[in-house]
Amino acid sequence: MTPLPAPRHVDVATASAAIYDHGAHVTSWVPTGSSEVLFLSSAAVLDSDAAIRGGVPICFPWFGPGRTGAMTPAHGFARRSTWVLSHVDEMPDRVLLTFELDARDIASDDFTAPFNAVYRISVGPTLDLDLTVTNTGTETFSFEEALHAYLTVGDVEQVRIEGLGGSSYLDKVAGGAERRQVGDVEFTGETDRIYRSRAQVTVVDPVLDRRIIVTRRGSSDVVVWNPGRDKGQALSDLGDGEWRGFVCVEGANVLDAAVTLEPGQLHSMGYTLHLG
Ligand code: TA6
Repeated sequence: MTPLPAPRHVDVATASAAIYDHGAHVTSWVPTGSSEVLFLSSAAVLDSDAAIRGGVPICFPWFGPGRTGAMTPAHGFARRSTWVLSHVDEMPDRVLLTFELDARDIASDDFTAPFNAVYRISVGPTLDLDLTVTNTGTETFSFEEALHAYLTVGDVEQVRIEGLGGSSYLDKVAGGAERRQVGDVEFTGETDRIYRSRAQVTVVDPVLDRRIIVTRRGSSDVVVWNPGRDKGQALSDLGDGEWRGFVCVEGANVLDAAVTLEPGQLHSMGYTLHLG
């Protein structure tokens, strides 16, 4: 248990951001003239052994308990690992930070394949995230991945998500039942769904009077999660009543959409936020 060093702060004319090397975890993105877009729990555990509750955790190389249902730690090791900052590129209206994680720095019984992961965080009037995984070994492997973004909202029970109507989804609250979305997504209790969709989605927030637009590249799933009141109160690293203040809209490749890489192959998944 080692307390995390302070995050890196990025300030450009168009935006500011905060990023921990632990998990290459973006915990804040504020476009100039706007308020915070990402949610960070007031009770988040900022410790080298923990996963940060909020921001954009990187779930890799498995999602939740993985496809076996028994992989630990939950959502893979990437969000609990120290990534190495390899480049900083400063441009007039944005800053690009490149982080890397290499299999040689990881000890995991559940995933032993040699890989290199590169995560590019571009901070500006949009927040652009790009995770590229390369198979550096001699055998084919598969992995799951998600950029598990926590988005700040005024009141989750008043927001709606546009863009998923007509998509099929797996409803984890209903034991994995297959369903089809009718109209916009609204939140009336615990919500934990894996949508099969490549569409742009928009979080429409009447309380904060804004629209958060999520576009993606290279991911065929969108995970939508809010724990609701009871599960929210039970999360020890979530502040009292804070379950109302976020919704997770995640770009993902999970379960049947897991990515398979031949030796030498790479795969990229991109996730962009902007305010409309
Ligand atoms: O992305 C949704 C989800 O997989 C939920 O099932 C819920 O458990 C959430 O992630 C948070 O997981 P965590 O391990 O961060 O508590």
